[in-house]
Amino acid sequence: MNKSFFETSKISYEGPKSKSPLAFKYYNPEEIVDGKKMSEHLRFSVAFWHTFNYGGSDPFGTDTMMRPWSKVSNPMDLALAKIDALFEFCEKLNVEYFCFHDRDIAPEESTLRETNKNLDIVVDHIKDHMKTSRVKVLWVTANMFSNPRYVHGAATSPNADVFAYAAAQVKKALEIAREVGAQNYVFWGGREGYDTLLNTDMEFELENMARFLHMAVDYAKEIGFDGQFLLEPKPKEPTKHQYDFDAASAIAFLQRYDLSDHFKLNIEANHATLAGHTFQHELMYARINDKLGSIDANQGDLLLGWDVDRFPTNLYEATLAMHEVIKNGGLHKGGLNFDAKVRRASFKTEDLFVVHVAGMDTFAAGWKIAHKIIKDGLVDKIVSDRYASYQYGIGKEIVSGKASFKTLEEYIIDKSEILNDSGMQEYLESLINQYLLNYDD
Ligand code: XLS
Ligand code: NI
Ligand code: NI
Repeated sequence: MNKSFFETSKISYEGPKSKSPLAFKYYNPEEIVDGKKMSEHLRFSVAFWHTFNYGGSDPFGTDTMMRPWSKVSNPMDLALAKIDALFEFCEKLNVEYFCFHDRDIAPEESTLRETNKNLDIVVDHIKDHMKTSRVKVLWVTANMFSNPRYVHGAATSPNADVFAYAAAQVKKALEIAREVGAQNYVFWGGREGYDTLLNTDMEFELENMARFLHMAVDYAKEIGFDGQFLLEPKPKEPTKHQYDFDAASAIAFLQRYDLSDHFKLNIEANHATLAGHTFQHELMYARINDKLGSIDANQGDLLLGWDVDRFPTNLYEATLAMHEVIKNGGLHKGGLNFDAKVRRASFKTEDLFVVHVAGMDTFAAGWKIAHKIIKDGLVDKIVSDRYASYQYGIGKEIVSGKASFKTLEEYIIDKSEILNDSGMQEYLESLINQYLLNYDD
């Protein structure tokens, strides 16, 4: 446990003048704003799978990553070594949370019973580390998409044995979530969708997905797991069409199947753009429906149509995202999980630190800019002024429910002129630029 994997020393805050790739310029975890530390506002998390399992392969080439644990060949020794590395990494990076799939942390065997034994050993190891570390688990999830048994989906598979396997897998994952004190449990429906409707009973599959989630809610209650349940929308990949397409369809599904009280959403930036939305749109849609639970922080690439999971460095997007988070009153049990991977060519171990620092600085700066935008109130005022006509007269009657088609017709029928006002889009865009450039004023 005491062996060190990383030569990089602990990352500290050096301020905006620093040019070091291994220092925070904007993220000062201890800084207090509105009575809370920045670390509490942002609740950063490391994604185990991308940082400890991704080897750098792509469809055209094999692994490129140089990792200090690569030399460990026994699968269980490797699993335990990676947990040691994870705790060292998070502590050095000043990140308090991490997320994992069940299959990320322990090797799978030929039966679930055997696999669960491996998991128990690794989970005990995680718990040992947690006794002396402040690093905690943001969320746990089950990988129900990699193994070939999930070729047709998990809860939406046409094969009842697969449904049963997935149920038993989530049962175990929920037990683990409780054991490690996870604050959330995530469902990302990797293969819960279809490749062709010609072979698909969509109605039945959706009902089964709902049955599955109800069982999960019931079991969590039974074992006293009090974490927040999250659905993670994504429109496609690996399936052509995933059922939790975006925030709107996930919310409609939750309402239709009486699951709304038990779930919030985990919004991922790159999934939003794949669905043809902005990150801001998905966050706002979730927020106004009281469903913004957590964030998978990454970014896509305008020129690539896949979930490329880049580390987020786009300050503009991060600012608009943090605007939603602050309006949401923060992320509560959720956090900012870097569901992001280093590029294949950023293969050095040190790059793992560099990319997280870049992402954390981006969100810390974005949070501060958004905080200033909200505190100044100018943008909010422009927006509320735009709807001012609903505060008096006929507008007030509409909003208060007094108006009907008849009274509205009476009011408008002889009016020859209607006056509209400018949308002020370009001014607002330039105003955001001003905030981005002068965030410290
Ligand atoms: C894949 C998803 C996945 C979930 C966890 O695109 O983002 O990584 O976050 O299963
Ligand atoms: Ni994700
Ligand atoms: Ni993703």
